[in-house]
Amino acid sequence: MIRPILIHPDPRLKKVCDPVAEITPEIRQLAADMLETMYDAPGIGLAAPQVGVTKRVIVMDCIKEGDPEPMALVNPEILWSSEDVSTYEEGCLSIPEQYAEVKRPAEVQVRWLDLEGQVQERQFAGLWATCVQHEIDHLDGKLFIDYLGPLKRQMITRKMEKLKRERARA
Ligand code: K2U
Ligand code: ZN
Repeated sequence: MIRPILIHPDPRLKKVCDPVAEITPEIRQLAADMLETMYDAPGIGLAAPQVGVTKRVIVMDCIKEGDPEPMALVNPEILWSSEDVSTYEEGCLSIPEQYAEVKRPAEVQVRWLDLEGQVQERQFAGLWATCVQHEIDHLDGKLFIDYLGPLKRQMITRKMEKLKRERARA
């Protein structure tokens, strides 16, 4: 089912999430709901804390040459990051309509547990490297605006507080 996406500022978006001890039917349902929620947004990535679940689960859709490839990564870890960095104008489903340039390593090697409980390892580059780092940051309570200067971050936070007030009145 589609779950509501938390909007910054929200304490649950700043928490360091707990590792998943075991791949249970609940974890599989969470990943399915996260993918449904991500496609509905629409987005290309989503982290569990964004739907209020402080567990180390992220989903991404690494669209390769057209056919979608939905991925669920449990307890993802970055094993290696390239020296080279790439800059991308990032957004976030928890910080709607706000975009800013963020520099991140251009390639990362990631290890995770898939929904069958198998250990997977893959090197990501391009937009997928940006996306997987953005999502893993969410699991550590880090948002892309934390890479910005204090003034720009404060301006965006004030806009989100205003948006939440308006949504509460609607
Ligand atoms: O985690 C999220 O909030 C979803 C993010 C993932 C993302 C952020 C920056 C760069 C890549 C991925 C996005 O809102 S998904 C929306 C989107 C779609 C296409 C390209 C970039 C961002
Ligand atoms: Zn985000």
